[in-house]
Amino acid sequence: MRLDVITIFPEYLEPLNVSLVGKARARGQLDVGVHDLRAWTHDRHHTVDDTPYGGGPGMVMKPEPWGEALDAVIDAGRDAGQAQPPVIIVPTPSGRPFTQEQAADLSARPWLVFTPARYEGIDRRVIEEYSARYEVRELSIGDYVLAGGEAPVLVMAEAIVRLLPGVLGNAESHRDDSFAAGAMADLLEGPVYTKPPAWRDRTVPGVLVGGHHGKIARWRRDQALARTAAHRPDLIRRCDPATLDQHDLRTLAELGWTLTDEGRFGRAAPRVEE
Ligand code: 6GU
Repeated sequence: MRLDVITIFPEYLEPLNVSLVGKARARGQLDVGVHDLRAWTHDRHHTVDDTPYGGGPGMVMKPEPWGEALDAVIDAGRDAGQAQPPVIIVPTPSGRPFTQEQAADLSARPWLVFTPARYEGIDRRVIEEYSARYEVRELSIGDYVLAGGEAPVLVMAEAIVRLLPGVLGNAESHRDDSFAAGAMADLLEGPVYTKPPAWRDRTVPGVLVGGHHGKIARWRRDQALARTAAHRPDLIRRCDPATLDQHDLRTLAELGWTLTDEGRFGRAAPRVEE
């Protein structure tokens, strides 16, 4: 896979040299190019922003540097051997949600070009222009506002790169990630423990040291259900009951969740004692 990032803060992307993403690069599983947008400005001050048409607060990123930068980075990637066109990813709080599903889909693409913006964003014509020639995805990493798209690029790159074949040591290790499709689909992961068996008088739950694999799997599933119900009740409401077994239904009922007439889970009104 090849990742290119065009930014006015190349040093913000230094973490791409470290840890999982850095190791994937060192092993040759990933090529990364970080490019300074100001290299494609032609005035003395290397201007990348200007005031918004129509008025209003803040500044807007000018289209010309982005156009020249994207053309140059895409040409260079092609010259470096990319046979298929890139997917262009525009981080923005007004984008579609970046989810595990997006991460999995993007991890199957050979070439991604990220365009993190500062200020109020990029002149709309840039997105229109490149959408006519390439696949462009405007993506948000959550319901909060950051000062720029660089941190979201780090977030998305890590979520995508860890899914590349051979990047995680153990191919099984993302099978039951929270939000991975499959048996634990849409349930959060429960607690984990390691040695020592007792620490500051706190012991590891007995079932985990008992060696009974069926009981361990069931306990973990119940913990995942309880954690999801507590932290993400929206995931329980959205859950398809057909993906759950009888024991799951009993566990959820004990947590106060029952099936509604529409075949979805709802929170039973708490019983009021006389
Ligand atoms: Cl992708 N960019 C910015 N600036 N803020 C965000 C975001 C992106 N996603 C959530 N908040």
